[in-house]
Amino acid sequence: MTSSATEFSHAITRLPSQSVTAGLRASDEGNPDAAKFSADHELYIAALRATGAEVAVLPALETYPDSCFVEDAALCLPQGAILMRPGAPSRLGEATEIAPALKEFYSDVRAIEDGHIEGGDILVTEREILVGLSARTDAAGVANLRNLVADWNWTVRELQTPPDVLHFKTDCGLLDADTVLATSRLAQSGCFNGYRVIEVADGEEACANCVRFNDVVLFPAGFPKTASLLRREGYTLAELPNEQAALIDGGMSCLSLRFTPDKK
Ligand code: CIR
Repeated sequence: MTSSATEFSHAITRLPSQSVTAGLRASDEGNPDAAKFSADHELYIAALRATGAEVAVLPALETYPDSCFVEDAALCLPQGAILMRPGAPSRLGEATEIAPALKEFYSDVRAIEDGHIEGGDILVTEREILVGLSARTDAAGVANLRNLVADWNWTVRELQTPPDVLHFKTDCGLLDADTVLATSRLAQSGCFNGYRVIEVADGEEACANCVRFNDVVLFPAGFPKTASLLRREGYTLAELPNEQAALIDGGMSCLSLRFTPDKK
């Protein structure tokens, strides 16, 4: 089934900085290795390109250790792009940094000006935009987003990111127009009623953050039970190393913005 929420011609990524070793994290299990992080990032870009996408690779920003996680700085929709207002103070400036790249592809680029909201808390499906309130995303940010997308005919549904979970999409990813991969704790909240939900295997919660990009699901390596389940369901997986990004709470979706430009 084709879906505007899973089929894209372009992606934007940003090279990891050397300062990625100082990336934010909820619990410290050691710093990522910058060289290994870069090697993993190259594989991620190659996987995007293998789907046929044109991938813009922006230069590293040393002043922003988390800036390779471009998803948090903007939201890309078919009608235009929205600059986010990250709730992490050290990440606030990343929205301004990504603006020029978005303006190359979109004629309509808007900006959140009230409250805070990070792209990792937003799941766009074909029919609606789901946003989880979290330590990074507040009600004022969600209300501002709702206003900004109203004339594009999007409905925004405000939900709750589970406690102690960084982002809403830490716990879920869209697999196709009607299907979501989710952790049991998020699925049980009922927020995906009306969708088909596939739950990750017990103990494999960290693979819920996957990305469907054209015919492929970008999926973190090391979660064999859920990977087999998804293959049995007919999905094609590109399994990618994610250990370095995981040390600073990053996953598959955070590393790209996925879209089809409105400028030709
Ligand atoms: C942060 O805490 O902001 C980064 N270390 C990780 C961001 C991950 N982004 C995402 O899940 N969308």
